[in-house]
Amino acid sequence: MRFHIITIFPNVFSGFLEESLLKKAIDKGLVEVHLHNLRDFTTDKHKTVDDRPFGGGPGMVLMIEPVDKAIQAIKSKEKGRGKVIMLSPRGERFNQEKTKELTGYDWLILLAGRYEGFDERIREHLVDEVVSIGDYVLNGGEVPAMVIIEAVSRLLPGFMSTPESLEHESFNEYDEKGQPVLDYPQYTRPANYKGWKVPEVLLSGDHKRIETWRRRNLSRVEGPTS
Ligand code: 6GU
Repeated sequence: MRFHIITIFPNVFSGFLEESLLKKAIDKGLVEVHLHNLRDFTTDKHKTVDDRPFGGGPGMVLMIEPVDKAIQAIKSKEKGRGKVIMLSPRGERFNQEKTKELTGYDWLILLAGRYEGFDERIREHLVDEVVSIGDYVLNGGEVPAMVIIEAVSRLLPGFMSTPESLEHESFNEYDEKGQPVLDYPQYTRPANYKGWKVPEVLLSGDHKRIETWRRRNLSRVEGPTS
């Protein structure tokens, strides 16, 4: 999977790409992340990427021309199945279903904006879809781009050292009411820390009782009750 990020803050991604499982996936060639600085696609001396909104009002708007040039430059070198995604709080909510769908592409362009917004013609003519990661406003699409890279990459075959852990994980299963079935709570040593004890059943070695306890304690975000 090749991720192309269009951003004016490429440095924001450095720590994220250089640690842990994502770094391993990049080293293995399973994932590629290409950072494209939007300012490299400007034509003026000041490398301007934003301008004042027509009709007036506060803030600045991301201009269409550098975005168009960046997208066309990336597309001209790409092959296979791909998609252009604009990151905006006005987009469709990102979730595990969407994550799975995106694993089916060879490449993705993630357009991370800043400022008050994008020139609307970018959405109308240049992107395939608009995605939001939740109902709150961030300064830009860089963190959402990292969210999408991480969520999609970890589903790619070969990313996880123990792929079994993907099978029963939260949001992979839904109950009869369509609610996501979450993980059961987990504990590790010590069995007693400052008097805070691990549920006795988990220490019992009785796999039937353990399984029953785990089933009863699914979907509890705040932890077990018994
Ligand atoms: Cl994708 N962008 C911004 N700027 N804010 C957001 C978002 C995206 N998703 C939630 N809030």
